[in-house]
Amino acid sequence: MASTYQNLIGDRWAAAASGATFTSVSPANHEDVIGEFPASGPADVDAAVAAARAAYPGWSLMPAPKRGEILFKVARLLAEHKEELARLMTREMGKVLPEARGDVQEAIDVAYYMAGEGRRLFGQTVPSEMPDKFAMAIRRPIGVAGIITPWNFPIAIPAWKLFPALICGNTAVLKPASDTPACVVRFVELLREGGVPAGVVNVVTGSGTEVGHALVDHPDVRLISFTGHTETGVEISRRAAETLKRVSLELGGKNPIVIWEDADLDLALDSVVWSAFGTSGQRCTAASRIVVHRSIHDRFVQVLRDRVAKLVLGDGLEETTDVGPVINDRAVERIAAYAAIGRDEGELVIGGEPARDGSLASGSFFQPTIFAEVRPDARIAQEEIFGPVTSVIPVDSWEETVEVVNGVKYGLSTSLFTRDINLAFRSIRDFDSGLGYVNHGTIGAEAHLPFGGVKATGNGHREVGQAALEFFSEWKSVYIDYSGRLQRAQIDTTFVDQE
Ligand code: UN1
Repeated sequence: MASTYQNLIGDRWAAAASGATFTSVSPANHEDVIGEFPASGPADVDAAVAAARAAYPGWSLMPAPKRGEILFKVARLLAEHKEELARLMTREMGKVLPEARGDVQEAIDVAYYMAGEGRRLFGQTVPSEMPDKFAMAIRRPIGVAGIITPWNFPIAIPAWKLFPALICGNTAVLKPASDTPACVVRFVELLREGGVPAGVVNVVTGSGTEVGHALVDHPDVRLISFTGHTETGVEISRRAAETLKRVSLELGGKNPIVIWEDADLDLALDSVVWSAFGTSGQRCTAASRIVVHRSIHDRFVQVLRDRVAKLVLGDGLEETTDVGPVINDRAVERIAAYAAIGRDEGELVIGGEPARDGSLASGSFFQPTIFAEVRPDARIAQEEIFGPVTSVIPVDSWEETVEVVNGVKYGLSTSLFTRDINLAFRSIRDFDSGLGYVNHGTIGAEAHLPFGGVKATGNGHREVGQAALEFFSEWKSVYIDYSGRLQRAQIDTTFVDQE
């Protein structure tokens, strides 16, 4: 029998006010039901926001090093439960077990990093232009954060939004993707066990239109952090403008790996397979374009084809599986539609169909797919497919390469394989992206550097690292005048233009 899960509102686990539920099933086997979850609505969001508001004074006034101690405990608990969380994730989301372990590890890394921030949260102290006057800028928490997370990193992404929010002193209401709510509920149970006080983190499951909209519209929510589709991000921005919320958006990508003629081809090949087909291509950072110097194009496509032909599809819990399912049948249909478009736009090298052999028939699988000789302006080379599909684009010159790399609306991750140090630096300067790699694929960003992209990939904010603190705190400039007399800034400054 499927387990029944509930929302977390303050210290209480509760069904949706309406009593409605939805089901989460395994993408590897639709018969495997993970659980029933509240199909919540605005009333549940109201209750969760009220709980987060009530918890805010206590949490924001707790000394940050103490909040950090709680996050250290959470980090240790996540590490102790890593295997359990990873197995649940593979079952619910589909990614192969080693990747699910990596997802949990990313959450552990962010927890340790942000816990340490409890003893820093550096501000600025600067000289004043007046004598006997002290000047500094300090970080203040903002209030209740609405956190809306995707299914592709069911624990890492909630962690990298939540931990910086918490260390800065905010409280939160989390809405997990409806394909992976069990992962988030289990993650939040461990936060509570680690000592995160009641109301500091609340969870409301349900749809984007019911729960997401209610959070974005709520006047008592001051921040929204969202990862997902670009169109949804635009809609969130528009709605959030009504209540002047601060919004951080992490959206789509169309990330290229460029393989120059002097590249280490074996290394490039390993990296392409990993970046294009790891997580079944369902990463914002996935390599969905392989830009290859024409002199090596045919040879590269041949070795890539041979390698991809050997990839084993299956349940991510099986050790023999290289590529797991995609998230659900709607995703299979969307990817299949792109594969059909691709047949007119390029040369299908391998794959191109849903995979339904044997036990795959009970899940949502799509064959790893490669198109070659794709024009840079083809739809499959421009639009985010979010599946195991990549397009090989031949180029003749460096100028053309830069044009192709930058000729998409997104700008998340870019990569170049070369042995030429000058080209390597040029790629870092000239490729429009928030993440730039040299001799490494497009995936695998680390938790202590800013994460995010340019152009339609986001709205200028960055996640994790120090950058996350910028989003989750607000500056307050403080002046303490100990001169005992009226000092007029900009007017009584006698040290300029003395004559
Ligand atoms: C995402 O796909 O939304 O760099 C996040 C990476 C991971 C994070 C990806 N560390 O691929």
